[in-house]
Amino acid sequence: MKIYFCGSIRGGRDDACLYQHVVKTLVKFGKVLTEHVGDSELTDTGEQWQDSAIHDRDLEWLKQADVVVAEVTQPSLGVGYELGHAYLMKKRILCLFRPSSGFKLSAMIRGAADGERMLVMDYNGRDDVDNILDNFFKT
Ligand code: 6K6
Repeated sequence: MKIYFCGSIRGGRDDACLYQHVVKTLVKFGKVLTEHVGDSELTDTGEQWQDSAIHDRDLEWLKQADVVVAEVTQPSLGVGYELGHAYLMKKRILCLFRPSSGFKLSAMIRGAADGERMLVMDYNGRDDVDNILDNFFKT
């Protein structure tokens, strides 16, 4: 099982520790192609690659992925772009959103959820996330 995890990078790293937790949990279910997104040390200057190389490499990984898991609380253009591609590639997608953040999730993400191929799940804390991931990978 190849898992593509999406989380904000240049959109803001406020939830980086949570991404790290999600990645640690996801590795129990398969190979996480984008473990670096959960690296709490990753900063805006931490990547030596050119943007075009990052873009092309990530889209290639996205093509290879069996499922896509995205933490979508912190708004990120990159995550939205990845989800748009994943949707058109007909990938199975799970989006995790934390309403207590005060953010309101884009209608283009929540509105794309069909309860089957694309799920949007609201959560409160890490225990919730763990349960949601368990259920998602069971089915
Ligand atoms: C590192 C630090 C700042 O910028 C970088 C560039 N490095 C990236 N490396 C790998 N994936 C990236 C990078 N920048 C964006 N992405 C992809 O877009 C990731 O898969 C994330 O899910 C998403 C984040 O997009 P932004 O718009 O928040 O950066």
